[in-house]
Amino acid sequence: MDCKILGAPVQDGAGRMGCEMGPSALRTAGLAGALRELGHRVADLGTILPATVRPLAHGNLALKALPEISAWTAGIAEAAYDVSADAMPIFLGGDHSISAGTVSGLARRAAEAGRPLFVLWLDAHPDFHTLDTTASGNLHGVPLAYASGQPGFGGYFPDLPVAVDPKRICAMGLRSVDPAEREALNQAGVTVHDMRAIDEHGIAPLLRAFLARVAAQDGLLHVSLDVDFLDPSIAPAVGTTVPGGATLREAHLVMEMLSDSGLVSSLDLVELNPFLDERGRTATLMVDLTASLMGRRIMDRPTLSHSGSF
Ligand code: Z70
Ligand code: MN
Ligand code: MN
Ligand code: MN
Repeated sequence: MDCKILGAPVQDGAGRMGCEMGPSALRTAGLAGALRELGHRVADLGTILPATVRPLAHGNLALKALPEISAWTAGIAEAAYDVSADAMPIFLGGDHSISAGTVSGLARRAAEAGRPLFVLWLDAHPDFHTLDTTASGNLHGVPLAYASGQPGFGGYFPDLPVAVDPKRICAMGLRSVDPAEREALNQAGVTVHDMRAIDEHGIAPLLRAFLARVAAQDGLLHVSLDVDFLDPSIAPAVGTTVPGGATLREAHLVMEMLSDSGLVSSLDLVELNPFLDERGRTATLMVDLTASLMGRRIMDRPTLSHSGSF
């Protein structure tokens, strides 16, 4: 594979500082080298720049850094569109607001290629607030709503060239969902596999069912991996720790199945806050998970397949 790494050092979308250092920590943990060891060609394109910041006033006075995040979204969307023409981009956040840009840019690219874009959102949170419903005002809580064309972003965030069809989104690992998000997710028809579903069915059959849908429609698949998908005991470097997250083994299994599928066309690594890390262990884990996604294996053999319906 031709991998292109792009840093998006955004932190204004999270409630606290530190995610700006995320790209540096992921590079320091050896991301490029790990991918090259797996036989991929890797180019690190450096750091994405935001568009020009312009003043924006919104009725929701809780909103934080709206002009800044809007400018970042424009810059990141443009970069995502450009880079995805001929390579697999890996976006290094930065808080999760970067995905407003990555997903919208990738959706524009996919539409031009005549392929449906699917999104796998691996996160404790759905990040499905609109500018009107967010109570915290932290804009890392809105990117999936924006990119899937939910209302209220017009005039504030960049005009969305192409929305991702909510029915092509699968959110896995959720365990912190606000009431307005729950309502909107149901309304929009997003596939949600919360922690309870993962406990009840196991993560593999849920993921397998989604991957089968992507394959059946010859889709492109964007994976957005929030550090807080993982249990805080193995991934402490996050601002919002929510107990009960994915285990090390579940997370690697997800990545290995994604790798086997051959469907993944782009990746976000987000919400890493190196200021909160313990000697780089979370950054290293994110690199290891990316390696599993890109082909690293324990043994060179596939596991037996199972067919079920979810
Ligand atoms: C909550 C809010 C959030 C990430 C926290 C949390 C949002 N729904 N997203 N961490 N990645 O404040 O809107
Ligand atoms: Mn361009
Ligand atoms: Mn998130
Ligand atoms: Mn989250």
